[in-house]
This record gives sequence, structure tokens and C-alpha cells, in this order.
Amino acid sequence: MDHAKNSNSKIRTAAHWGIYEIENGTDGSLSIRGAAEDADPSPIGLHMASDALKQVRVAKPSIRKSWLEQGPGANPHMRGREPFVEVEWDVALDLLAAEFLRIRTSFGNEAIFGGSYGWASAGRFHHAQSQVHRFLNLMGGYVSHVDNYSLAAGRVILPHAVASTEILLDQHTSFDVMADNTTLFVTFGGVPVKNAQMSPGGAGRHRVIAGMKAMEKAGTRFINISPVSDNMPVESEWLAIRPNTDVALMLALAHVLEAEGLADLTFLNSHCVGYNRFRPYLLGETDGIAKTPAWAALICGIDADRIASLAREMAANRTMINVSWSLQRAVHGEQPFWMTVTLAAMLGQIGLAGGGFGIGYGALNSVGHDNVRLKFGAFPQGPNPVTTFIPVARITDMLLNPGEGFTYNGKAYSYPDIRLVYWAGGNPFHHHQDLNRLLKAWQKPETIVVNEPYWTPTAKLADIVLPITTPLERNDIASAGGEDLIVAMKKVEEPFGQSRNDFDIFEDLAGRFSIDFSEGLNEDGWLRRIYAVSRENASAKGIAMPDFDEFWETGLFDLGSEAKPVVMLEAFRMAPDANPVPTPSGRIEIFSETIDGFSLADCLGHPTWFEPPEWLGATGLTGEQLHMISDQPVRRLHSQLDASPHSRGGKVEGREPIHISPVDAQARGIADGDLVEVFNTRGRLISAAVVSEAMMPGVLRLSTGAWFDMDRDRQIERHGNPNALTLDVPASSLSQGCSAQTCLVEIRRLGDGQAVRVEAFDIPSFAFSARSGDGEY
Ligand SMILES: Nc1nc2c(c(=O)[nH]1)N[C@H]1C(S)=C(S)[C@@H](COP(=O)(O)OP(=O)(O)OC[C@H]3O[C@@H](n4cnc5c(=O)[nH]c(N)nc54)[C@H](O)[C@@H]3O)O[C@H]1N2
Ligand SMILES: Nc1nc2c(c(=O)[nH]1)N[C@H]1C(S)=C(S)[C@@H](COP(=O)(O)OP(=O)(O)OC[C@H]3O[C@@H](n4cnc5c(=O)[nH]c(N)nc54)[C@H](O)[C@@H]3O)O[C@H]1N2
Ligand SMILES: [Mo]
Repeated sequence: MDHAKNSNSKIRTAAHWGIYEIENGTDGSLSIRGAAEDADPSPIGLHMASDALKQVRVAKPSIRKSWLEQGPGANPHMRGREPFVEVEWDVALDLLAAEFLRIRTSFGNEAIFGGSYGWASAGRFHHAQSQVHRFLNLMGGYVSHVDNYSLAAGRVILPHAVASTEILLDQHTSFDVMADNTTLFVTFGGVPVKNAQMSPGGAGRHRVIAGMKAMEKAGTRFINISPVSDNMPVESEWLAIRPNTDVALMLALAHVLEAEGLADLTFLNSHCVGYNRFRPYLLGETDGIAKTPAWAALICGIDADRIASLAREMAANRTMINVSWSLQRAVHGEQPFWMTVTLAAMLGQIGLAGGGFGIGYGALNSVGHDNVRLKFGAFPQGPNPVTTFIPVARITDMLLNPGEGFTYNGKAYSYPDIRLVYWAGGNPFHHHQDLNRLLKAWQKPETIVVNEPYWTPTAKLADIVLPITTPLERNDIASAGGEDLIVAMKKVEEPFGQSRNDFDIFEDLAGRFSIDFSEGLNEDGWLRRIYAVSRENASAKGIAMPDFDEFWETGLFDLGSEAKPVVMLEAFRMAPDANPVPTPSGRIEIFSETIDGFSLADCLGHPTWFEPPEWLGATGLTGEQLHMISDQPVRRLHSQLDASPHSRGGKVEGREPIHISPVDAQARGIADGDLVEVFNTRGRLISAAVVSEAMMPGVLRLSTGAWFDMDRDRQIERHGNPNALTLDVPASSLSQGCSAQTCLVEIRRLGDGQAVRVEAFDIPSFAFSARSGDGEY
């Protein structure tokens, strides 16, 4: 193992998008550059200290006028439409403490939603979710969430089929192994290296592009099955597929393997269960429909002959099958992941070097490297006395339908009645689907509190907004699972305005209830404690980390790589009895008795093709509808830093652009750069067209994260946030996951004179209030 130590002591910070070195200019400005250790730093971080970002900072605790003057629950329809009043910290925290008391006394802790989903910032201590969850736990608990927007359907199905996403992502076959062994790499959804800029907690050395290039150089052939062609960093064959139809294609590939005797029956018998229950469905014995290439071609749009030849190529090569996470962010999103495992099982190469399957090469920088895995210390959240939860993407359903039942992973639950929402470190008015529906639901709670550095759409829609520091304004330690570099994140700026750390705010709030939030430790004390835990875990793995002071001085520790190259499920392959996978049978489950036992109409006992509610093959389409994909943005992480020059540099006329094929553009009289209106029954938005050969006809791409900018009088979103249009229904009654990628829309040129000014980066208006003691208004 190579534990290169850093001899000089640079000032560094870390972000989800990488590690940066910072220098203070003589004029007080900061200059930021990628860390020397990173050969391929992300440009996203170069703008973290820009003035454009300061212009959208929250400066003081701010309270919505009606809430302040008339109390909780006053005029909830005015959220986002009336001025805030800036108040002193003590005023804000006293009011908030009184409101907690009222809610707890009158309704109990089950009336508090603290799920607070979101990526927040890198840093193990100032991690917003850990902070808010610890506070709410000490206060008696809160309604939480399970799963995430990234992988909900996958997270629920994969443990039934093979193993949890955590287990699998931790042992993805490394790029080195693939370069040496993989002759054919077939990917559903590309290897979108724009996404590999990130690792939650702080990407270290960016190496996915290099990993892919090494495979290319070693002779691996790539096939990209995707509605877009520009999501591969290497030469590849593009098979354009209609969105949400991959399962039909995978079934047809499986059909060819079965029909032509290419399925590895030995592996299916020794390492899998249930092929015999799946096979009759595949062959059409159970439903009268053989899942042949001709059948699939009509659904997915790929030529039947190419499907058949591809199946043969996959059987003849050492084949790695990759599937993007976006495929499961769709209605019936469980199926593409389960069917990927099934297809790989039929090829019989799971556990062999360079064969089998991957879930999400390219989704994060950490996937596919053999960096040492270390369990790093964390800020402890403590136990939550409230057990009520929701699947993360059911937030609108919960707010609209208290008491209503839902199922999750085979069990029945019901939605709580929420009075207070506390959000720290997430932006639901970027991340949730059908935001017009969420806007309605958002009127239900009596109090909405948001801790935020920036005036995001969610902050603007809150009652109480507490200004938070950014990582540049505090000290922390970055460490991300699967990444090699541990970084001392050093404070380089004074907090903006009156912003404070989440930690200090919660300590003050807890103090009002005589609760010990800090355990007597300050920032320095907690960093030392978290580091000490990590150092012990490292020591147990035979890795000697320096003591805290030395680490803080050098600023960086390199964990190095595992001695042995990683091959996913290798031990299971070698000895399935000794190393079973954690399914009920200990084998890969192509048929799951457990899921079958749930008797769900939308998730059967084996992988199944279901027609999505919105797709290009739906009956009754007029030809006007196109399938809108909302993928992850190239120039930012979700909605973070959207106001920065780098993110704005990707906009067209101040709008997040929508990508359209030349055929579809021409048919609608849309030229490159035109402002367009995109709409369906759920909403309307303004975007600008980028006409691109990379788009398959019938498909539009509008990346996520433009700050939601709803003109509520004209009912049009002005900035190009796709969630003004997406579908807010569960992936299925099994996972209740997010299904953002199932979405039909129409698009037309915006009429002359119909463009309205983008107000996304305007900060709200402020009024003075007699009650805050600031004078008259
Ligand atoms: N249509 C569509 N929608 C999607 C997706 C899609 O594919 N299509 N993808 C989904 C996915 S996978 C995800 S993960 C979600 C992401 O959704 P989010 O994670 O909610 O998005 P972010 O923009 O990262 O929001 C993080 C927020 O935390 C704030 N923050 C940063 N640091 C701190 C801090 O120290 N303290 C506090 N209090 N706040 C801080 C940031 O300013 C930012 O507003 O979006 C989902 N939404
Ligand atoms: N720069 C940047 N990187 C990020 C993020 C970010 O916001 N910005 N977010 C991070 C997060 S939270 C996550 S969860 C990961 C997400 O990673 P993913 O979910 O994998 O990312 P996406 O970009 O949504 O989609 C990946 C590819 O799938 C294709 N695709 C979409 N629908 C279909 C389909 O039906 N079939 C097929 N075959 N392909 C389809 C898209 O065209 C796209 O090229 O990315 C992470 N990385
Ligand atoms: Mo995600």
C-alpha cells in the first residue's frame, strides 16, 4: 500500500466535486485551483468563492412577514410571495424554540418532518443532515425518510436479487481489471463522466476518464445503449433506445441466449435460483408473448437483427454489462436493475475478472477503483425515538394525504400529519418531481424552517430561514467512501453576514431546552474526536494515520489502494456455499419468493416488462409528445452553485437549455438558441433550444438543477427546471422510488414578446416589522 505523505502544508478545501488548493490574494480575494494530486480536477470548484454566489447569500435570520406578525400557519399561500423580515439571532431562535414547544405539546414529535433529504456539503462534522437529525433526535424525534432520490428502486430490489447497493458499489470490478480482461463493455445509459466529477463527501483523484481510456487502449469494445450519444468518453457504437424500454431489450437479449443454447445453465444452477420460474415468462408460456427480438424491437426501437447479434456477441466475449442509475429513476424502475443481474447471470460471467455487471460506472468518481475502504468517523446522530418514516420521494403525498396508507417493501404504513418541516442541506424545490404539486402541498404545514447559505427556491418558500456558513467559512475534515484522499478543510473566509454553522445554531436551540447538543466540545474538539475514530479504524486495517495535529498541519492523507485488484462477487463465484450472497437462498434470485409473496401488481416475482404510464410507445399519442429526460447537470451538482459563473456559462439567454434532435426541431420550426415553451398537463416552463445530433429523435434532455423560478400568476416556470413537468408517482408499490425519467412533454417556439425575466437569482424583498423592534414599515 502506498501512503504518500504530503510534505508541504497547503491550504485546501474539499467539495463533493473534488479537492482544491486555496491562496489568499493581497486584495482579500481567494484564488482556487485543483489539488496538485488530482490530474483531472473539476472546473465546478474554481468558482466557489465568486461574487455572483455572495449576491445570493442569506445574510441574516429571516422570517416571513405573516408568520412573524400573525403566528404559525398564517397565510400559508403567501409563502414565497410576501416579504421577509430580518431579525436578530436571539429573536429567531426564541421564536423557533417556542414553536417547537407548541408543536410538541399539541401534536407530538410525529408532527415534525425532519427527513431533510439532500447532499449538503462535504465535511464529516458540519454535515447538515447529521446536525439536524441529531438535534431533532435529542428533541424527542422526527418523521424521517428512507432511501434516496438517486437509487430508491435499485436499493429496494437489489437486496432481494443479489445484495444491497452498498455492498455492490463497494466492490465494483476496477477499471484496471476491466482493461486487462473485458473485451466487450455494454452499457445501458452510457458512462456519463460528467457525473464522475462527484463523490458524496469529496471526490479525490478524478480517474474515471483515465480508467475508460485505459480500457479503450487495451482493446475493449464499447456499446452504448442510450437515448443520447454524448455520454461516453471513448469511441463506442450507439444503439439509440426509447427511454424506459431497456427491460424489453434485455428480455430479448435473454431470449436469444435461451433460444440459441447460449445461456450458462451450469452457473444458473449452481449460483442462482428461480431461472425455471422466469424462463416460461421469457418464452411466452405464461402470458402468450415470447420476448423475442422482433417483439422488443417494436417497443425499444432497436432493430431486431442487431438485438440478436448483440446477444451472440455478449455470449462470445468477456462482457461487462453496466446500467446507469437513471434507468431505475422511472416507473417500474426496479425491473432494469433486476433484469441486468438476470442477464449477467445467464451469461455466467459474474465473479470472473472483467465480466458480470456494474451498477453505475460513471455515476460517481468512486465507482470502479480499488482505493482502500475506510470507515471514517461521523458526527453522531443518536437514536430517533419516532419510528414513522416515508420513502423519500413521497413527500408531497405525505403532506397532502395524512393518514393515508402506503406499502413499502412488502409492509403497510400510513402517512403522518405534519405540522412543522425542518430542512437543512437539501433543496426539495429543485429535487422533487411535479413541483407545482409540491407547491400546493407546501401550504399544509404550519411552520417551515430552512437552514441555508443561499436564497434557494426552498429558502424563499420557507417561514424561517437561518443563514448558514459555507465550507470555506469553517474547519472540517473530508472523507468519502471509496475515495483515497482525506483532506483537512481549512477555514479561509469569515462567515458571510450573520451566517453561522448549523452546529452552533442547534447548540443554541438545544440550550433553550436544557439539552446537551455539543457534549462540551467545540468545532476543534469534534474534529479531533471524529479523526480519532477514523484513525482507530485505519489502524485496525493496518494503516498508520498520523496524529490529528500532524494531519492538520500536512492537510492531506492518502489511503492508497487495496493490495489485491477488486472483482465483484469473486468470492461468491469461487465458493457460493462458503460465501453466499445475502439473499434468502444465498444465491442470486431470478425468482424471489419474497417479492412474489408480497402479491404486488406492479412488481412480480421475477423481472418483468411493464408498459410505463408515459412513454413513446403509448397508445393514443398525437406525435406531438416527446420523452423528456432530466439528467444530472454537467456544470454543477444538482442546484448547488447554480448562480456561479461556471453554471451560468452553460445557460442560453439565462435559461437552462433543452437539447432536441434536428428532426424534432425542424418539425416544430425551432432553431438552435430559440426560446421554447415546454409543457404538459402538469406545468409549463421556458427553456432555450440546443439542437443536437447527440439526441435521439423523440427525446428531449433538460438537465436538473436550474433554480426553480415559478411565475405563479402566469403559471409558468421561467428558468428551465424540469421538475415543473415531471411525474410524481412511485416507481412501484414495492420501492415508492422517484420516477423522474418517466415524462412526456410537448415543446414549441416561444411566441415573440412572451419571454419573461428570470428571477431565480433575485433575493426576496424585506420588510421591517414593529415586532422585531426594527421600526415601522
Ligand atoms: N427531474 C429529476 N429530478 C431529480 C433527479 C433527476 O435525475 N431528475 N435526480 C435526483 C437526485 S439523484 C438527487 S440526489 C437529488 C438532489 O437533490 P438535493 O441534494 O436536494 O440537491 P442540492 O442542490 O445538492 O441541495 C443541497 C442544498 O444544501 C445546501 N447546503 C450546502 N451546504 C450546506 C450546509 O452546510 N448547511 C446547510 N444547512 N445547507 C447546506 C445547498 O446550498 C443546497 O441548497 O435531486 C433529485 N432530483
Ligand atoms: N456533474 C454532476 N455529477 C453528478 C450529479 C450532478 O448533479 N452533477 N449528481 C450525482 C448524483 S446525486 C447521482 S444520483 C448520479 C446520477 O447518475 P445517473 O442517474 O446515472 O445520471 P443521469 O445523468 O441522470 O443519467 C445517466 C445517463 O442515462 C441516460 N438515460 C436516461 N434515461 C434512460 C433510459 O431510459 N434508458 C437508457 N438506456 N439510458 C437512459 C441519460 O441520457 C444519461 O446519459 O450522478 C452524480 N454525479
Ligand atoms: Mo442522486
